[in-house]
Amino acid sequence: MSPSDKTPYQLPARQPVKFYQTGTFTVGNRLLPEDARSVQSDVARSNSLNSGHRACQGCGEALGARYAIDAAMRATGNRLIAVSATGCLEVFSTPYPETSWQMPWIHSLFGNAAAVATGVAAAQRIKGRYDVRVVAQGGDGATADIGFGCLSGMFERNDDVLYICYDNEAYMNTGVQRSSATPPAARTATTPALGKQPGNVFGTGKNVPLIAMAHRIPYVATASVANLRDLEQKVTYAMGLHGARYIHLHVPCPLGWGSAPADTIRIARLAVESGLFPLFEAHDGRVTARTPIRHRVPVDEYLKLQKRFAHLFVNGAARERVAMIQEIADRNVAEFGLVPEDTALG
Ligand SMILES: Cc1ncc(C[n+]2csc(CCOP(=O)(O)OP(=O)(O)O)c2C)c(N)n1
Ligand code: SF4
Repeated sequence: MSPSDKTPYQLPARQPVKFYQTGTFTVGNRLLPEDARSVQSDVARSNSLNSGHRACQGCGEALGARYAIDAAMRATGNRLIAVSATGCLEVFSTPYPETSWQMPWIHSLFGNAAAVATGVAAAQRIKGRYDVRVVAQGGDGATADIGFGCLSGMFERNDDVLYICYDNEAYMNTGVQRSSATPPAARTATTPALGKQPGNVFGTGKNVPLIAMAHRIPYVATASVANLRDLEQKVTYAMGLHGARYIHLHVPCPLGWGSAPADTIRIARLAVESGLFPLFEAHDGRVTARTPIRHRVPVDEYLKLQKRFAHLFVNGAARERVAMIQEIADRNVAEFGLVPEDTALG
């Protein structure tokens, strides 16, 4: 057989690169150019919130804080000071005399993280250290309730601080009491699943991202641990700006929500895909970008994975209350334009 008779070597059919979403995005990251890889895939990441802390298994707040602060550290060349309000994040990371924080970190009171951060930023300015940046962080209770006045002041003065709210929708550290970010119908220690209107009442609560936007601060964004890459990018972007910035991060809490630790990301994703937690960005008070919902799901799929909503599904007794929650999701979808018009709920 002459060489020309041989079947020429065939290249295998080309396959698109597959990205395996592992939560850390590390597998897919190795296939990306270096500058496009996630902060967590970088061996030189700061590990600012290091292992060994005492968060519950599957804690969305611990995961979110790790990604957010490492991204902020990278964006600032590790010249970052973090202020933490009292709450789960502070308690599980700093049981005296230990700490998981590998960075300059200060614990404020429950209600004044924004004011303390303002002071830290002012001190750096007086010292001429314009390169040192400041992040403040707190739970939804610290942010929407007790620290709300300090936060509004920080926004109004346009202080040079990024404030991150870890929204687990209740006061978890002290035993799951209702906050003004607790969703309607949710059972907490102070909103029991009893009586004609079990769980948290409808028609209450605050939307802090929208309130932050009303202050016309340079940047407001919502984020979710369901999309950690998006979170990193929003934090990185925020650290490139000056003035008051606010990121509201949705972080499922297995203990308070009565969910399986392994379901944290799934639940966070369902909150986004049902429309209950819209992902968007806003500049100077105007929404400038939103993340479209890829596969829209009914709110039941989100609610059913959490014991705090279990009373809604006993003998189908509370169908009308589930329908009211669906209405909230539908309104978000319409108001933020989350679903292309022709996509039906399915
Ligand atoms: C002035 C004051 N009141 C009450 C407390 C008790 N306390 C500490 S943490 C906390 C709840 C924190 O809830 P949240 O801010 O939502 O954070 P999470 O623990 O849920 O992350 C409360 C009520 C306190 N430390 N200081
Ligand atoms: S109670 Fe919730 S927020 Fe607190 S450490 Fe446990 S899972 Fe995290």
